[in-house]
Amino acid sequence: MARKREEKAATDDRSLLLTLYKQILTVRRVEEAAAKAYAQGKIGGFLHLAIGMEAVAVGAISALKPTDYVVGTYREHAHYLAKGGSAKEVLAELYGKATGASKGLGGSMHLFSAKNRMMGGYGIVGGHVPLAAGVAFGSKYRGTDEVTLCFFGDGSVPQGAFHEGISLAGLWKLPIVFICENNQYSMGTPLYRTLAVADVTERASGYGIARDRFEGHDVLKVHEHIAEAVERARTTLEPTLVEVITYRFRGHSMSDPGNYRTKEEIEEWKKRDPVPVARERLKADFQVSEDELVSLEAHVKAEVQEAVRFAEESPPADPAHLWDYVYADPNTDPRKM
Ligand SMILES: Cc1ncc(C[n+]2csc(CCOP(=O)(O)OP(=O)(O)O)c2C)c(N)n1
Ligand SMILES: [Mg+2]
Repeated sequence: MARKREEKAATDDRSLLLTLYKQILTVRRVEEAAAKAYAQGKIGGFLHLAIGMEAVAVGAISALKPTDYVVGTYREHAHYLAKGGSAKEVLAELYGKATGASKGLGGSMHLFSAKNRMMGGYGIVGGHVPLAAGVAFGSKYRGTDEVTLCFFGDGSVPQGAFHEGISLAGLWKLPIVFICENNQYSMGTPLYRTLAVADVTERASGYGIARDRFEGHDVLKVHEHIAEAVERARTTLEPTLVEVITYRFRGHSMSDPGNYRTKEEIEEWKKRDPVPVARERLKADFQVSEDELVSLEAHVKAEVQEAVRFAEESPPADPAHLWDYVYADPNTDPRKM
């Protein structure tokens, strides 16, 4: 009996890791395609890539139900995709096309899907933390079992809004998990110049909430840690402050060559690149064959190429809609949009 349970768990983990590998690879290929299109002048505005950090968003969001919510920052392509969004919607949005996630009106920093409960990317550092607490408050108020995941960078931690949001979540016992994607830099500023206490999760005790801290390059490990925090939020309404240590391989945005970091530092982190880490685990721990991986990878490549074609051929955003969606219509339930 125990052996059967173990075998089932191993099969479940194998198929979960295959799914997650496909997702992190899709995110990687979408962002590489975005970088290329940006360099060709086909994408304007800001573009912040999370290449190197994919396992955090993908692993965490895989622990959610479709009815749960996600709130992210401006570095949110991975979150949007992991929450059920398509490569076509992301790339079309980056290209400013009417078929994009936010009808081409938002761009890279504002991917939004009411249907998938991806409540957006936000450009004001830390400003979205109270908004996420508000989403979780709504879930509790309506008596649902929904959980909110709020993602933010290490640069949010010294911001006032971060403390206000987390304080209310602790006080009101809101079903929320706060996830600090600690990539060790806020733009060009290293963490030691912004935080007197480097362990972000020490703040949790000041607000009476649970805490967890770990390295985030193994997507399955991220899934397991966040699943525990999500379960706690769902069943006991206790929020958790999670810090996931990660690293972005590129600069802060497309205009940042990232010269404040040494080549050696970047190379060291590349040894923990989440894409090959997942690939190796699939082979070593779950006996997935090279053929199966190659065919999955070809499938992802073709899907992203098709998404690029879709973005290039879609019509541009219609200026007639410029002022739409700025204010909420009080007569419209956003959950039915
Ligand atoms: C309130 C506010 N101050 C400053 C900025 C300018 N800014 C944009 S991104 C950024 C760095 C944030 O770093 P972090 O939170 O660690 O996220 P990361 O970019 O590393 O993902 C800053 C200072 C801003 N957008 N909002
Ligand atoms: Mg950072």
